Amino acid sequence: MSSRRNFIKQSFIAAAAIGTLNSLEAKGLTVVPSKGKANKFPIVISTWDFGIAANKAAWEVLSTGGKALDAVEQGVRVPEADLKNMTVGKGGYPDRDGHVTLDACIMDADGNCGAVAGMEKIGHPISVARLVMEKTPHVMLVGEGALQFALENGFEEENLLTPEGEKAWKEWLKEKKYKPVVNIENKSFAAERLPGNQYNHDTIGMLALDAKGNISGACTTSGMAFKMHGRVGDSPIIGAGLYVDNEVGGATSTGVGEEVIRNVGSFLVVELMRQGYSPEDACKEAVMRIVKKKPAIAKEIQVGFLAINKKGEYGAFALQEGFSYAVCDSKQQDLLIKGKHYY
Ligand code: SD4
Repeated sequence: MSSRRNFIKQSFIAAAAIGTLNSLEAKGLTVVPSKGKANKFPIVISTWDFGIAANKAAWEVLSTGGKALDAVEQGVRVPEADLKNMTVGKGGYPDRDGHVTLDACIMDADGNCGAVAGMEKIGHPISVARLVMEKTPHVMLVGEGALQFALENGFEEENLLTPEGEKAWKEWLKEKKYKPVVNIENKSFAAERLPGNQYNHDTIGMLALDAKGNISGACTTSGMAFKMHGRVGDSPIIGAGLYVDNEVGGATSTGVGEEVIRNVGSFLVVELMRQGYSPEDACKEAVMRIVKKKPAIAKEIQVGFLAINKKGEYGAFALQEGFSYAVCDSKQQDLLIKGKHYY
């Protein structure tokens, strides 16, 4: 079948499915997902190898009938608390001035969302982001204001710069060259290709579909190591680093955030799924926007997208080889998948 015909067919199927749901809801009926073969949930997926441990914590919530929102918050708190993880939460590498600044956002099935950016001294930015969503009329708090809000809500100030982080920063200061390295998130890939590398960027993006078929997502990071003080990437920006539309699916991203923001990446992936694209094809198309607009830059950097649709089908696509993501459902709790890639 030609790709155009295929596209039209997929769009028709997607439109018909959404139309059915809408008409049932319009009649005042609660739409409960059928137990048919197509429904593969609960399920949780997340970026990079460390997603396995994070998914396990999310699974404890999902497998006992818990909500996707609670699952993603609990899940990403695992890498946030991991001192060996040099770019999420406590232990994250600092910016070029030696400050560890954290970014995070969360979005639920009702379209509610919250975010913090450039927040210092609080090790679990995802939980602050959730409170921004639940307790304020705003979506995002940044810097000092985010810290103030966290402290007012019982979070404790702590030193996020570990001795390892400080050592790496001092090493970096010798040359002061800001150059994000592709796939440093993937420890085995990095160890093989980049021995002793000091440049680091990781992010965990997580998407969960709970037993009721509701989707939520979370994304948390310390951003690009040795970034300019005040720099914010895609990760805390709704639509860029994360987007959820409970009618369609959810998406999250990892890699060089500037390119994701320029293309409103995660929103784009969800909208493509709305048009009938599979999660993997939607992620691929979003990656191709970056390639088309900036072919020279695209060769040098990593950007990866991860997505899930309402049926629990998932997929990913990255610019470069080496992107991995973890999947956890009732069949397997520690599946790690090598993401497809363009270069
Ligand atoms: C950022 N997207 O701050 C994040 C970094 C990241 O894998 O995802 N690294 O731009």
